[in-house]
Amino acid sequence: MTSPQIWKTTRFDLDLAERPLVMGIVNVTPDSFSDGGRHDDAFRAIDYCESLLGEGVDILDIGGESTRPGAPRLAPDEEWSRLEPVLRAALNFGVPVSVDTCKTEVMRRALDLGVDIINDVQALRDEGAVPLLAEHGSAGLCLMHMRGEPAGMQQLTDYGDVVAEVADFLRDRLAQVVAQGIAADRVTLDPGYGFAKTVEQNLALQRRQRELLALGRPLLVGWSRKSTLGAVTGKAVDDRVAASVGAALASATLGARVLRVHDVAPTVDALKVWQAFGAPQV
Ligand code: HH2
Repeated sequence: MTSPQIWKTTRFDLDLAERPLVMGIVNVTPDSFSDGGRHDDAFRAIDYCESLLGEGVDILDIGGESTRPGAPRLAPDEEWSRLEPVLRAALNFGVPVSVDTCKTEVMRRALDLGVDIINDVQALRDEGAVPLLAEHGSAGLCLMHMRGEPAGMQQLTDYGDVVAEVADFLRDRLAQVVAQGIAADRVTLDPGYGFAKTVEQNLALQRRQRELLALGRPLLVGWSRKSTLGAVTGKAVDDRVAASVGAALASATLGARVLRVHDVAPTVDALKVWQAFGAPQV
């Protein structure tokens, strides 16, 4: 089943038909699992956003709190103090700006600034998040599957059929947010690679991605540098660029329409070749 190809966001109606979009990761954090500490002050993060523009990024995804297994939770004020100057600058760069946060208070402030997309690894489960997004009326949204909190999530991998359970979760979440007033064309769905899942479960989700496409909304995927790619290749986190590009392209071939990546330039090149080959889809 082909999923709809327009993703409505605050300032942009994103066309996912021609090719998958590249969402570049900007972690303004000291402790993210792969780029922690590389651009954890506002000046470096803003420079980094500009360099991603030069590499052809389609969407900037800016985060102020790590979600790696075991990461500590920040107070909303602390998360916001990391994000605010970077978001303010990024909103002038002419591309959609996404904020990667689970907290209603941070979402509220980001929406007040005018961000285009809320990317929530907890699928708007914080109190007040769904009404906030419904009331805002136009921001795009990514609903991701995970279980529990980053601190203990890798103990929560007991599934019957992981693909069926993730699909059920995303289907229910989509229905709930739509019932509370969020238009479905604002929503993308994400299986949450690496979040409360074993290597085998992540791979099963990718192999059976078609079952997630049947939910009827575009899929956003975040394979970049994740430990499953380390398990497959035997490579350390800083040496997973080729694995990440391979994963992104394979996922695109299986129908993913937004690719969340650290390594923008090689992903953009790889997608150009993929498109030149006729955007093969299976
Ligand atoms: N993965 C991470 C963070 N946010 N959002 C979505 N929608 N999908 C993902 O797979 C996803 C995400 C984890 O990666 P990263 O941001 O690089 O690390 P950290 O959470 O340690 O900052």
